Order: sequence, then C-alpha cells, then structure tokens
Amino acid sequence: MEQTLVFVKPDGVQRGLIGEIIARLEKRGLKLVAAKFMQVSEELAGQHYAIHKNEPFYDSLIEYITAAPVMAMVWEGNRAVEAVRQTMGDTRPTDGKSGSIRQDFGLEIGRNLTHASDKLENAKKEIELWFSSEEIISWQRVLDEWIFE
Ligand code: IDP
Ligand code: MG
Repeated sequence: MEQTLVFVKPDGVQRGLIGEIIARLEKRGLKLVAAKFMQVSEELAGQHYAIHKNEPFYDSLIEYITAAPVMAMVWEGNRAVEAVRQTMGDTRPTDGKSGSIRQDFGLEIGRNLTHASDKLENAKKEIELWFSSEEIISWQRVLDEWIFE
C-alpha cells in the first residue's frame, strides 16, 4: 500500500485548520501511520524544497515554511499519493474546482495550507527525510476491510 507525506503548513496551523485537514483525510478513508508537530529547520526546509532552489519564490517559500510550526504526517492507502493530492487540490487555491482543502480554505499560492507528495518516488524520499522508521506505525484498523477492497 502507498504511503505519502503530508504537512499542514504554518498558515494552516496558525489558522486552526489542523483538525479540519486531518478530518478530511480520515473521512476519505486514508490511514494515519505517523504524526508529529514540529518546527521545521532551515536545513530541512532546504532539503525538502531543493527542487525549487532556482525558483524566484524559493526564499519566500523557505521563510513561509519555517515561520511557525507544522503538523507533519504520513498517510497510507491504495493510491494514497494521488488521493491525497486530490483532497489537497491544485497548488494555486484559485485554480481548479472548489471542494478541496486549498480551494475551500485558501486564496494565495504562497499560503496554500498544505504539502502533499506529488508522486510515489518523491513520497518515499520525503518520508525518509521527515520521519525515522520507528516513528512510522504499522497497525490494523478495524474498518480496513470496509475501506480497502
Ligand atoms: P505543490 O505544493 O502543489 O506540490 P510545488 O509546485 O511543488 O506545489 O511548489 C511547492 C510550494 O511552493 C507550493 O505549495 C507553494 O507553497 C509554493 N509556490 C509554488 N509556486 C509558487 C509561486 O509562484 N509563488 C509563491 N509560492 C509558490
Ligand atoms: Mg510539490
């Protein structure tokens, strides 16, 4: 089963949206396997967003992501990477349809509330970067057979 990295960004934490975001992922049927509330260091931010190093928004992105704590999580499920991206919505909150987290709660691309891994290969790398293997819990959820076919 796939696992994907999610974090509620500092704006989501400041705005009291951690619960709402977790609730949507839980209700979708995804399974939480790791979570920690943490301050992101400059070093972790730089490693996580290394791919954007040459973008004009890079400095403001690092400032944004390190400005307050984040709620970091790993979620599991069949096609979890795609499912979570879909629940988060398009990167720019004013693109795409409403009904997703970013489109329902955000307005600006630089204040888009959440991160979710964009593909399985990156999900694996990001989970390794953010969590140790002991922090990831393998557990049986009683409803699994009613959610996973
Ligand atoms: P994603 O978060 O949907 O995967 P990416 O393109 O990987 O989007 O960009 C990473 C993050 O960088 C975005 O979520 C957003 O916070 C920020 N970002 C991306 N493009 C811009 C931009 O044009 N201006 C400001 N911030 C941006
Ligand atoms: Mg991305």
